[in-house]
Amino acid sequence: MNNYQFPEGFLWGGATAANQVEGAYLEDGKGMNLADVMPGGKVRLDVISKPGFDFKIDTEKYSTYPNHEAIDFYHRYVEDIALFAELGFKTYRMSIAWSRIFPKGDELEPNEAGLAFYDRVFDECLKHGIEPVVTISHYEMPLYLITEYGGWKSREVISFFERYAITLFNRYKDKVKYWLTFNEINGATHLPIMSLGFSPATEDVRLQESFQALHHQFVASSLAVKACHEIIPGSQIGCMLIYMPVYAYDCNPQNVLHAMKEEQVFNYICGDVHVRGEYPAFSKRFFKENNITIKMEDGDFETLKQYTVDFISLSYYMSRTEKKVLTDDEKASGNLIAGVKNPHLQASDWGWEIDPTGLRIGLNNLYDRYRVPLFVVENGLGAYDTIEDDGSINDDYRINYLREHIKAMGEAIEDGVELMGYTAWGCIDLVSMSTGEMSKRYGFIYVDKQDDGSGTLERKKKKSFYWYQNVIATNGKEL
Ligand code: BGP
Repeated sequence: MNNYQFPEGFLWGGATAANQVEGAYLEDGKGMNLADVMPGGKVRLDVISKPGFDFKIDTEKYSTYPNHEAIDFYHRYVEDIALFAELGFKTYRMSIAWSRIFPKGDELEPNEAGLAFYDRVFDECLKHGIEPVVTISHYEMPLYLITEYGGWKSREVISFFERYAITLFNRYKDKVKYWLTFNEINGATHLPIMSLGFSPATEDVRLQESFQALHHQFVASSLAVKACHEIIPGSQIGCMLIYMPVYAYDCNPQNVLHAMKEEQVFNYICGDVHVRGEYPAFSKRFFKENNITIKMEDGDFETLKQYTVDFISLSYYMSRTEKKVLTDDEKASGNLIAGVKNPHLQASDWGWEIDPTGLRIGLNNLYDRYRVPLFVVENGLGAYDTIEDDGSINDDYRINYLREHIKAMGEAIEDGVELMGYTAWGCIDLVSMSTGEMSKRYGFIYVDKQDDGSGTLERKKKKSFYWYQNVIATNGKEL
């Protein structure tokens, strides 16, 4: 027993995203989406993060991409949700595949079969007393909006997104109370292809084009907030940030200033627009120095100001350490963006630095600045798992990682932070976003699927399953 005081009704659970679990990528009228044509394999992030990346729609190549079958949640959701219920989940964070609902994206009428699938998923959750938390757009959009409109570069996409969001709110108003707009929206300028659906032609225009497209997402997000509150009384809708507190490498004031600016630009531009309803003061100079001019339309300011989010949700995997001038071998690996290696931290097999204290620091930073409830909707350790001869999977490394991060949340709550919940990422093994592979596993539930696509898809409980079950049952008192 510990002394942490997780609030009554704390939303313990797990998280996934449609394109990483569902499979059935062309079933029941679903259109092709961005994730369906992303290159798989280890070079994936390296390739697509380069300006000028042009994904060829090459049937031969994309036919083997792992997310096309993924873990076949589309057909196995009953079994999977029953396992989540056995874990004691109070909540399940999932996303809806936009192209199941609007296969091309610009249609006037939605695809009924797509809508019906999520009805079945939500009903299954509710049957077990699991509250769904739904991300409206998690690194995917209908491919047609990319090829025909240029993704979020086009202002027209705002109205398509609005129609999509309104369709969801109307359909699921009695089933879903918690909504998130865009997954890790602040990662967009670093990896525009994933979040914004286009790749800037050159590095010179990356920031200009990405911030313009991001502005369109901000407006779209505000319109979704407006519609959500109007259509679903009592609903709560949040933004979703990839949050990494930024540390200065040392106390050299130049490094401290550099770290401060990185924190401002990476974390606070998106946070401020969503919560305060305005671009922060420092953005003016940042935009000027980087030749960024954001074209706004009449009414944008008012829309952003009026329809702000109810809470901030965040993913937390690591902190980031920054130094003004660094050499190549000082660089760390990271989720979308990386700074310099932190000599005080150990890293995962993929080089992601493990820093539970950073979560406490980050939650304090965000709560101090915004004073809205926070919700940790992603956190976890990607690791290789081994099945022992007796069939068990003893993932103590995962348990240790999660335990330390949950303790950090307990400390943050004690610090005064208002925390709504915690959904561990990849609660069931799924296709990794950055590698496109299965072997980077996060789950409490093992899925027999390998990187080459082989495997029975059988589900198996890991040691962490029983550990997390007890954490939830004791509301974090036993870790
Ligand atoms: C986040 C994404 C997720 C997820 C996670 C882990 O940035 O929102 O979709 O995949 O990172 O990343 P990876 O799968 O690369 O280990």
